[in-house]
Amino acid sequence: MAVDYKGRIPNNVDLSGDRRLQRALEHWQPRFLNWWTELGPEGYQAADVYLRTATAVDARGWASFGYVRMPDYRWGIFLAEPEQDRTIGFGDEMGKPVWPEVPGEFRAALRRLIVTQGDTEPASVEQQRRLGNSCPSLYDLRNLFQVNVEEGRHLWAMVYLLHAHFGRDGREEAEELLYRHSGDPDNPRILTTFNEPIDDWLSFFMFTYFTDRDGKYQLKSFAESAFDPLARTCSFMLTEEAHHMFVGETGIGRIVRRTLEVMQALGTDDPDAVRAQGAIDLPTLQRYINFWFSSSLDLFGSETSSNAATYFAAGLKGRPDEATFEDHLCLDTAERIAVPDGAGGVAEEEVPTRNAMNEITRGLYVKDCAIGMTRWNRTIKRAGFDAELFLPSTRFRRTIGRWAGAPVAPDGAPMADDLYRRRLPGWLPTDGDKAYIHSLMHAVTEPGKMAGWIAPPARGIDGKPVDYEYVKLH
Ligand code: BYC
Repeated sequence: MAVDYKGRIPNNVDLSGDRRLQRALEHWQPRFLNWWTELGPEGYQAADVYLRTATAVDARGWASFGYVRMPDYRWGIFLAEPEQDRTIGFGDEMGKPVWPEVPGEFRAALRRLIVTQGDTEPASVEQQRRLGNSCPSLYDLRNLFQVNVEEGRHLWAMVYLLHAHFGRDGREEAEELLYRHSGDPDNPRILTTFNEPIDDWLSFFMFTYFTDRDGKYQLKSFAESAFDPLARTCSFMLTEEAHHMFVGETGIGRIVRRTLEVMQALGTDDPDAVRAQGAIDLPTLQRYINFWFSSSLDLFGSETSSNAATYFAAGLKGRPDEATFEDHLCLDTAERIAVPDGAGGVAEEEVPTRNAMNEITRGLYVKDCAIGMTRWNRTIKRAGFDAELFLPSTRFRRTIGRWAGAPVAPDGAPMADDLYRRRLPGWLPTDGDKAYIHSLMHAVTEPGKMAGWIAPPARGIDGKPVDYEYVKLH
C-alpha cells in the first residue's frame, strides 16, 4: 500500500479520499506542533538530527535515515497492510470477520482503550523533555530524539483512530490528549507511571527498558483486536517500539559495563569507591530497577479484572501473540493467582481465565524483563564479581491491583507494615542516589565522546560509526 508523502499529513490511509477527515486532522496538526514546541524536547529544535522516518509499511525498508530538524519530522499515519479475510481470533465472536468500523455497543470501551493508549505517547515526550541538556553522547542524544519523534507519531496513530471512527467524541478526546500533561497536579496523564519525572538518563534507560516494554505487550494485545484499524495501527507501531527497548537494554548494559571496568580497575565493588570514580554502583542500579519495574507492573491493571474479561469476550483486546495459546475462548477455564491472605501472607485464588487476562499478560512481560537481567548478570560474572541484579517480586510496591499497598519486601516476603514503611525508602532511589546521579548529568556533545558513567555502544546507528555526528548542533 503506497505511502502518500505529498499532502500535509503523510499517510497510507487514502486521507485525500476523505476530505472531511483530512480537514479535521489538518486542523489538529498545528495544535500538535504547538504542543511539540512547548512541551517537546527542550532546545535542539533547530539542530539537524540523523533520524529514521517511515517511508513504507512493508517488512523491507520501511525506514529511511537522514538529517531532519525535529519540527520538520513527517509525523504520519501508517497502518500495517490489511490481512485478507482476517477473522476474529478469540472471545465470543471468534471466527467472524474482523470489523472495519466500531460496532455501536463497543464504542465507549474502545474509545476508552484508545484514549488510554494515546495518552501515554505525548506523556513520555513530556517526561523526557529536558534530557537533551545532559546527554552522555551525540549517539544517545539522537536515540532520545528518535524515541521522542516516534512517540509523537504514535500519538498521531491514536488521534487518527479517534477522528476517523469516533465522530465528535473522538475529536474532543484528541484535543484532551494535548491538554493533559505529565505530572500536572490538576490535569495529569491517565496512568501513574506517565506522571513520574524522568530527569536523568539512568531513569530514561530504565523507562525505555521497563515501561516501553509494557507498551510492547499492550500493543501486541491490541494487534489481536477485532477492530481491524486498531490491530493494523498497533502492528506497525510495534516495529518502531523495538528500537525504544533496544535503547533501554543497551543503555543499562553500557552503564553496567562501565561500572565493571571501574570495579575491575579498583579491585572492589565498594559503592563509595565506584562513585568516587564517577561510575554508577550496582546497588544504585538495583534501586532504580526496583522503582521502574514495580511502577511498570501497575500498568497492566488489576490481577482480577472484569474490564479485562469484557475486552476479551468482545474481541477488543486479546492476549499478546494470541495464536500461541491453545484455547481462544477461555470459557470454562480458571487460573490460580496469588493474592494477599489478609493476615500478612499469600493465598491462592482461582479465578476465571477471562478475568485473569491482565495477570497473564503481566506474566509474559515479567519473563521478557528477565532476559536483560540475565544478560547483565552474565557480564558481571564474567568480570569476576558475584553480585547480581534482580527483578523484585511482582508484589513489591504495587499501587494497583490486589497487592496495592501490601507490605512486601523486594524478595516477595510479606512483612509487618511498620517495618515495611521504614525500609521502603532504602529499596528505592534515595535522595542521595538522585543527587549523585544528577551530579553526573552533563552534556557531552563532541562526536564519539562519552560521559564517564557509560561505556560506548558496540556499534553506531544505520551502519554509521559511533563517532558519527548524529546531531549537528550548528
Ligand atoms: N494507573 O480492571 P482494572 C506505552 C485503572 S505503555 C492509573 O484493574 P483494566 C508507552 C483502570 O483504568 C502502554 N489507573 O484495569 C510506553 C480502571 O479505571 P476505571 C499503554 C490505572 O481496565 C512508553 C481501574 O484502575 N497502553 O504504550 O483491566 C512510552 C481498574 O482497572 C492503572 C495501555 O495501557 C494505572 N497504572 O486495565 C510511550 C493500553 N491501572 O475504569 C508509550 C490501554 C489500572 O475504574 N489500557 N488503572 O476508571 C488498557 O488496556 C487498560 O486500561 C489497562 C488497565 C491495562 C491500563
